Amino acid sequence: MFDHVSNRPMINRRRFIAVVGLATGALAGVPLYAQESPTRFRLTLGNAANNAVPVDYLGFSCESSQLGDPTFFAADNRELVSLFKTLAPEGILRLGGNSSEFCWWKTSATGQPPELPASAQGADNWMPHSFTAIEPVAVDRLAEFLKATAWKAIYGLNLGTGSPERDAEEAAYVARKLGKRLLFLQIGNEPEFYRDANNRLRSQDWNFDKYLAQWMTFAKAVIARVPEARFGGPDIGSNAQWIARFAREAPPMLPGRIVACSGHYYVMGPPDNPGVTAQRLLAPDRNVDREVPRIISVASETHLVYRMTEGNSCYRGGKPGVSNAFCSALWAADYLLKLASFGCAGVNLHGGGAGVIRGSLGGHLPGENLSPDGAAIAAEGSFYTPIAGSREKGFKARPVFYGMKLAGTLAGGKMRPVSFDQAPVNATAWAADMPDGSTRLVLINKDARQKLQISIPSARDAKLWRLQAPGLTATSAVTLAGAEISSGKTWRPSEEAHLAGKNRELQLEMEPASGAALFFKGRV
Ligand code: BDP
Repeated sequence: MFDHVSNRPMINRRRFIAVVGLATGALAGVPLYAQESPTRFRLTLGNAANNAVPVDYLGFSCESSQLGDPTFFAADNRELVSLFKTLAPEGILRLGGNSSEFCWWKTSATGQPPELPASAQGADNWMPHSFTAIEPVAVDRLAEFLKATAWKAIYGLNLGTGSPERDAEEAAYVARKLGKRLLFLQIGNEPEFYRDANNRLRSQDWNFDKYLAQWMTFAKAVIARVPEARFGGPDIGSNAQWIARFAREAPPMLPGRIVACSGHYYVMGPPDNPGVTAQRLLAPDRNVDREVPRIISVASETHLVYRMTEGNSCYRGGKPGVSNAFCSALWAADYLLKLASFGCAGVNLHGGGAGVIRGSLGGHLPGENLSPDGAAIAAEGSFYTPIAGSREKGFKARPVFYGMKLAGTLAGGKMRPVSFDQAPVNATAWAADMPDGSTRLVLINKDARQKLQISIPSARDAKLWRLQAPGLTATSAVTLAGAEISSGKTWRPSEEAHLAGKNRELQLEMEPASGAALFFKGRV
C-alpha cells in the first residue's frame, strides 16, 4: 500500500492562522500570521545532536490514596498490568497528588491517623476531607505490580499532615519492598499552594525558606532509616521559582541525595471555565516554550534531571468533551515530544477513577455537571485519566493514552531537529535516531480542517502507523495503526502502510486532526 500526494485541488481553501511547529524549538516565538493555506510541505531532518528520549520517559501519575485499595496495583490485576505494558515496556508510576498529604502509614490494627486539620472541611476547601490509610500489604502488592509490568515508581510521602518519624517508617518499608524499582521518593505535593485559601495546610506566612527547612527535616529523618534514599522535588504545582531555588539550594545541603527536580503542569482549568476548549488545548503553548527550557537549564546546573511528575489537559479532574476526547491524544503526543526535545527526563500524566480524584479535590469534580453525559463518563473514570475503569468492570484506554503511546515510539532514541520549508498549519514533527540504527518520525496534525501533504527527503522506505479518530471531539473509535488498544489482549498494529520513496522523496498525506509515526528502514 502506498501513500501518495493527491493532485486534487484543495477543497475549502481558507485563510488560517499558521503556527510554526518544530522539533528544535529554534523558531519558537515566531509571530502568528495569516497566510493562504499551503497544500504541500517539505520536511527536513537536521543532523545536529539533540536530547535523548529516555527509555522510561513515559509514565502515569496516580493519587497515593489509590493504595488504600491494595487490590488495585497488584500483579493479579491483569488488565491493568497489560495496559501499563502496552503503554511502555519500561515506564514510571508516580504516586502522589493532593491525597498524598492525607495518607497515613498504618502498620497495626490500632494505629491512629494524624489529626485532621480544621481547614480540611467546607465546600471551599479543595484538599481531601478525610484520611486514607496505607497498609504494608498495599506496598507489597505494589512491588509485585511493578515487577509484573517492569515499571518503576516515584513514591510521594506526606509533608502536609505527616511527621518525619511516620514518613521515615513508611519510606523504610517502601524502599525495602520496592528495591531497585523505587526511582526516588518525594515529600509533599504542590507545596507552594499550602497557604492558599482552598488548601490551608500551612499558615499565611508559608514561604520557600520555611518549606525547605521542613523538607530537610523530613528528608534527614528518612535518610536515617533508609541509607540509600534518593529524592526528587519540589513537585510544585506551578511556581517555577520554587523549582529553581530547590535545584540550587537543596542539593548542597544533602549531597548526592537529590536526583531530580519535579513539577506539575495542567494546560488549562478549571473545567467550568468556558475558555477550556479543544482549540485552546491544541494551540501553541508559549508558557511551556518559555518555562520548561529555563527549568531544565537550572536543573542541569546542579546535575539534576527534570521530570514533569504530574499534569494533564485540565486541572480539577478534567473537562468532559475535551480531556476525554481525541484532541487530548494529539495534545499529549505533541506535548510529550516537545518536552523531550527540551531535555525533560519524563512525563507522568495524571489520572485515576472519579472517586479517587473527587476525594483528592475535597469532594468536588466539577466536570460531572458540565455535560449531560458527565456523570456517565465519570462512572468509568476521571475526565482526564489515560486509563478508565475498575477491576470489577474492566479497564480501557482513553484517547489520551493513544497519544502517549504515539510519543513513546521515540523513547530510547536521540532526537534530531526537524524543519518545515514553510510555516505549516497547526502541525508539528519530531524525529529520533533509534539505537538499532533506524530513524523514526512522529507527525501531528492538530488542525481540525486542514489536510497536509508532506514530502520527506529520504532514499529509504518507511512503515507508517496512523493515529486516527472520527474527529477532535471523538471519545471512542480511536485507532493506532488501525487497532484499538484493549486491556484484554496484547496490542498489535493491524494496518502498517508501506511508504516507498520515489526520486529520493517519501510522500505522505495526513488527514485533519490526525497523527502518524514513520519507521524508516535505516538512518535517514
Ligand atoms: C493537582 C493535584 C491532584 C489533583 C489535580 C486536579 O495534585 O491531586 O487531582 O490537581 O486538580 O493539583 O485535577
